[in-house]
Amino acid sequence: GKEKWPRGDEKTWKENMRALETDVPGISRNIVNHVQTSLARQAYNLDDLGAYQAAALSVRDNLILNWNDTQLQYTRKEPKRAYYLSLEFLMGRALDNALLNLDLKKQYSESTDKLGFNMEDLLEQERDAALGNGGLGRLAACYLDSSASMELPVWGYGLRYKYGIFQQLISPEGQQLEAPDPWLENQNPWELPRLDVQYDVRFYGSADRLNDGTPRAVWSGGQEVVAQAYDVMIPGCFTKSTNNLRLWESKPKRGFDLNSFNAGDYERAVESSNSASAITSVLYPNDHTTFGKELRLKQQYFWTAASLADMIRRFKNIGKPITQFPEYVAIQLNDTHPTMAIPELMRILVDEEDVPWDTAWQITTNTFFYTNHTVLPEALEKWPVPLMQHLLPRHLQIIYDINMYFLQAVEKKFPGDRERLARMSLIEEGFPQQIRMAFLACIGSRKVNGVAELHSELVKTTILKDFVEFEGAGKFSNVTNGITPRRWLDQCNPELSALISKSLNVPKQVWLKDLFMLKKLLPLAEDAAFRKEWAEIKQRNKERLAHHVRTTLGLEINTNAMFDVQIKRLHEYKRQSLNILGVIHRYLTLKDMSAEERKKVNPRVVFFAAKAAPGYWIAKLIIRLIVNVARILNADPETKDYLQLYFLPDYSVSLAEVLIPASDISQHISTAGTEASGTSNMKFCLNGGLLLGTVDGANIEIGEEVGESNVFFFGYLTPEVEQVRYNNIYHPRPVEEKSPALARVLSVVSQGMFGDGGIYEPFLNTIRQGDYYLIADDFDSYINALKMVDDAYLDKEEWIKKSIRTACTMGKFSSDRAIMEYAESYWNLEPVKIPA
Ligand code: NTF
Repeated sequence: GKEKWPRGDEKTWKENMRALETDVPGISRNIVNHVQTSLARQAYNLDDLGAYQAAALSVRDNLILNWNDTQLQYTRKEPKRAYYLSLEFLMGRALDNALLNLDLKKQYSESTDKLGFNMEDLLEQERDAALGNGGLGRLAACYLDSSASMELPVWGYGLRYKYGIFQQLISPEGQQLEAPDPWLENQNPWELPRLDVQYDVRFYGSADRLNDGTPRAVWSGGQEVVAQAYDVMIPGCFTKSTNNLRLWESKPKRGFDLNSFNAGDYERAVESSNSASAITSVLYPNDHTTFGKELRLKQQYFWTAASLADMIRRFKNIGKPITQFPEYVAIQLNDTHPTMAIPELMRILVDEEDVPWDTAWQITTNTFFYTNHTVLPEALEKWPVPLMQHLLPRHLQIIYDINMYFLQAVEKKFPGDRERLARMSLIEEGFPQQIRMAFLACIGSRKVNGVAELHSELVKTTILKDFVEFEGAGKFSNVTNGITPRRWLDQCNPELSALISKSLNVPKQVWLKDLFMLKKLLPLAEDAAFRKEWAEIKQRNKERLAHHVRTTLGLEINTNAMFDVQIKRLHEYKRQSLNILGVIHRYLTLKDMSAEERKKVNPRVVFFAAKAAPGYWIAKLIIRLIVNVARILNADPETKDYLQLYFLPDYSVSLAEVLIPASDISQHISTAGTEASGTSNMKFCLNGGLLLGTVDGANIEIGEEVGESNVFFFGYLTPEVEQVRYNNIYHPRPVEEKSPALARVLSVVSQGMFGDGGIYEPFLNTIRQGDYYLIADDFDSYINALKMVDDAYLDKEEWIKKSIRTACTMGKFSSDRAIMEYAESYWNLEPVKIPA
């Protein structure tokens, strides 16, 4: 039947409800309105920043209207929903993305033109939302884009850090310096504070079991802080579907602690308010390492507690019994960071909802799904038992109980196997004892997945081997990562996007949501006119990058050279070291040549961009080496026309958007078995950049899709790595013997060709001794692969064919495919159509 209008005069409401502004006059009216009211400015005192803000607020109006319709539909239809819990969302800029997804870029550009502003300049005013470290955070952002675009009822939950990933500065000596990233300084038009959405979150205090025949306990005392919601709208591509990313900010509960205040201790009162705000003040800048810091555990619990409270409130609104929770809610754990959600849900069910333990455990293990993103031991989270006891005493009891029941079941299946029990216990023995979060995430989840085929196999055969034996292999599977073709092709490479639409003869809305369609362009690799257009676009993207570097850093880049790019967090396992040593080898080779010989060499420009964790000393030393090698190379009149090297500071999503479309070749050269997936490899290939890499992570699947003749692989394979490492320790051979070429490179570094050689010794020693990442073992194979790249590049037409074939076979790597796999095989989620 017809729903009753909830309040007031229906006609007055309906006559005044706004519709989307989609024509140029309407858009201009809306922008000017924001200039006058929201910003309190006028035409004669408006600068680019103001105009950007007004344009952004006007786009946000449209997003909010779609968001309202989407959320209303979810409320009415009561579909099962999925929640993506991620401590990191590396969103980048929002304006261009929103304009493209709303299909309003043309109209907005026309409107800002009329108002006297150039849209491209306005886009540059926006600060990146950099609430993440690297691939894990960017993956979360791509998945939000795909969820909305595939019309899936998925929300993200994260933290609203006051400071995102640090800003990287490079000192004249080549040292990385860190500065804070005050990204909220200029106001953030993309977020909406929800003052009506707040939850109390408790820390410390004491937990007392009731011992009344139930498993219940009462947790009281300690510190209470408030979680305040901020919503960020996530527009789908060419659909009304607009999802939500809810970010929590921590606030003191009453401005300051009244108890201390009344006791006359003003300082303590204010101190406690500071400590509440501190929880969401900064993103931890460590990638692939854990530190066991109390504040980090506080962040994790604060965020999972607020998110769960919010989900449960929403679930209760539909009035179903709590046992049906998993039929309405799926929660994806992005790595182990949100694992505290598992004991927290148990606490809510057992202590607050009075659900029997076994039922509560059933509900819990049917709700959660866990994605593992690394098998590197230093990245596996463990929390000291004493810290957990102090900060979250009730959760420690629950973890102990989970562990007790779990180990009983293991004992039943493998009677008398004491070693197995010790290996599988959630509690690792030692001083102190530690809680193994990956094990807790695993046993508390319905399914566990890795992020590429090889990685998912490694998860099953290494870190979770015992769990596969205990629970059966069915629980463990793979979802190969993906990237959104909206940002990583249409937005960052508009010319290529237009060429694709023209050649497919379909609007981009079609192929951007069905990336396998690119395959239809494969025959055009044989079409000389198409190749010419393709190559010209690549060339203009190289000039765009050169222009960017000229205007931001004042450096002049040779755009006739091959552009060779490695951009990712700096880590020994990713082996930027191999790359820089390879560059030095190339330099020495050029120096050995006569001027005549050099003229035959294909010029190359090598780009690096990478942030190192502030406490990762060797990583910082590698940056220093790159910067100092660049200084010598770029100033050498004999070689600079053939080899240039740039370290671009402060790598970000926005910088990636300029670098990726300009690349001829990109490097993904981790030691085999160490890079779980990699996702920038997909971005480069989608933009027609070829791949030079090891047989690792998603490189392998890219090779399968594009064909081995279009990629350059080298190096030891995963099954061989362990043995090589063993030999490096127990039967060491000198670098001179493994690779004379490398030995020469190490010696020129050590002798000071790039400044004081002594400072690099600690880095060089990691190769001379132990060589955990197989730099020396892979060096000759790497140099050989570089040579193959050089040779291939000489045949320009063939190279362009490879570039076309690569881009056109990347359909599998759309994050739409990945998110649909999660929706169908994990969450059991259906799309929800939002009526016009
Ligand atoms: C990263 N993991 C992996 O190192 C990348 O290979 C992968 O592409 C991304 O996750 C996304 O899946 C991590 O950042 C972490 F934290 F898990 F180590």
